Amino acid sequence: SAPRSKQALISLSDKTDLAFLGKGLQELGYTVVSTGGTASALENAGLSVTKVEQLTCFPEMLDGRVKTLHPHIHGGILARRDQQHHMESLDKHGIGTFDVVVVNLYPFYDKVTSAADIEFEDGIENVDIGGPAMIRAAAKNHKDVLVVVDSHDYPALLEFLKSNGDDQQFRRKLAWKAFQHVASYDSAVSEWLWRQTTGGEKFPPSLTVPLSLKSSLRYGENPHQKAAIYVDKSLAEVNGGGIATAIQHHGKEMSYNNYLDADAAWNCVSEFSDPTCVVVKHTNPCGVASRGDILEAYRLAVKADPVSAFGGIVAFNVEIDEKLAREIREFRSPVDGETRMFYEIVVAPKYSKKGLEVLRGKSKTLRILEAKKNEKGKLSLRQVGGGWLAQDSDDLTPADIQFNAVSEKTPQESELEDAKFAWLCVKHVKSNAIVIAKNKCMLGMGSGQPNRLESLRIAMRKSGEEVKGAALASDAFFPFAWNDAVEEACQSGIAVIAEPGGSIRDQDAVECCNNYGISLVFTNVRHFRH
Ligand code: 93A
Repeated sequence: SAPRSKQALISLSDKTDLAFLGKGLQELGYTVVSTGGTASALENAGLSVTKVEQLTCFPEMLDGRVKTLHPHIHGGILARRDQQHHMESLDKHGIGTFDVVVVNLYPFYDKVTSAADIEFEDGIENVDIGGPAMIRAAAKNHKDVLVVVDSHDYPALLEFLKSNGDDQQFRRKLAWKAFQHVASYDSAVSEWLWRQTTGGEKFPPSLTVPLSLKSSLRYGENPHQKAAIYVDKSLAEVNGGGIATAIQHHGKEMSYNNYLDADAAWNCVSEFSDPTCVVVKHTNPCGVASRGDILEAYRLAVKADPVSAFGGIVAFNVEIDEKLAREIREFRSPVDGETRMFYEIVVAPKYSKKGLEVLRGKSKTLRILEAKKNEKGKLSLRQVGGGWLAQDSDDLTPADIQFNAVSEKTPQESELEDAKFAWLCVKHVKSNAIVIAKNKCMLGMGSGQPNRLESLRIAMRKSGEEVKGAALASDAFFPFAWNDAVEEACQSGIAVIAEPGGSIRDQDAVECCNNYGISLVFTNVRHFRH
């Protein structure tokens, strides 16, 4: 068949680095064919371009709904170069081939999530049809057509074309990425439609989350497990929220466990409105303190359990300035008063320039993360063998909850405040969870024990003498009172116990507290964290 000119098809909504790409292709002898907006942008950059309409001899029609859906385009992408009758068919109809297809899709996410109330019709118009068709066609025929959907791949594409290489792996990788792009796009559309048709019901019919690979991790929980982190694009592109998209300013590469722990610390500290420091170890907060003076909050949070805090994750809900950074850098372990505290990660919403500089000096490895708040009301997913569990995230805070005194004694204002503080902490501790707190400071916690009594004993032991007059929060009700957790708590000198209630032996708990003269409050809300 006749010799063909080298042609590249470019149709982009996101025109980042378009001029760079167009120029590179032109220098390599490619004729660039483009849709309206893309063609204008290329011309404005001083490049010559053939409009799709010139090729198809058909105008863009139906307000742009039909631009590239034409045999002149799709024939040129899909024809098998190794099939003579395919090529003869192209010749017969005067259709040229495309060797390169560069497309990204209408910004559907941005459109349906940016404006508070985007019209349904507007959403629909932002569903790209022609774009995915070209991407899918090119990806199917990747053996002969290079398909690019990400501007980060432009340099590699140009290099590849320059070297005249024939690396099928490169082509397959681009095809994989192309289908990934289209698949996450389609799941976003379907999720949006689901929300429109069910009046905001939470769970999409399929649990497809539009994920994009952020990076491969060195390994998973253990060195023999491969691992990676993916970003949920529907969240990240809108709010930039959560630990997955945190900016790392310094330190060793984040590991799988680092992400888990940093997430726990960030989730917990983000709940407090007063300046607060949270120390996390193995996903459990082991020190929490709120203070007007964040330096004091930091020291108290570490002091709650200095042995555990060593090697932990420290999170703040306020900016880390120079003073705080110095304190984090220099603070010595309350255990021996000598060893400087060592941490894996520091997380905060902001750093002053000086603060960052000082923290960088703490150690080469210290990971310094800047994170944005997670959005509330999101789906929480976990995997089980053969499937997934989905639920709303646990967004309730003490402000949403009634703390009802059920004992003869009612808690004083300050005791109630302590109970609420302990409650907010206990929500983030693995069940069975007990937190003891006083004066906006965690004194001790017990987590993850298979029975509540054991968690309580651990929390009391950590609190030491300070337990007297403190508040105790339990993530779920006490199944037994006498000769069990409630009575041991009463005997320790606790001032108030906060628990959900709901046990058939609730009355035992009330009588036990009355007997010892301490306050018992029921919340009716449970915070299991399994
Ligand atoms: O409206 S479409 O679904 N129908 C089409 O035939 C079509 N062809 C390309 N959307 C279509 N496109 C999309 O237009 C591309 O996916 C790209 O995102 C956008 C580029 O348009 P322009 O070059 O006019 O800015």
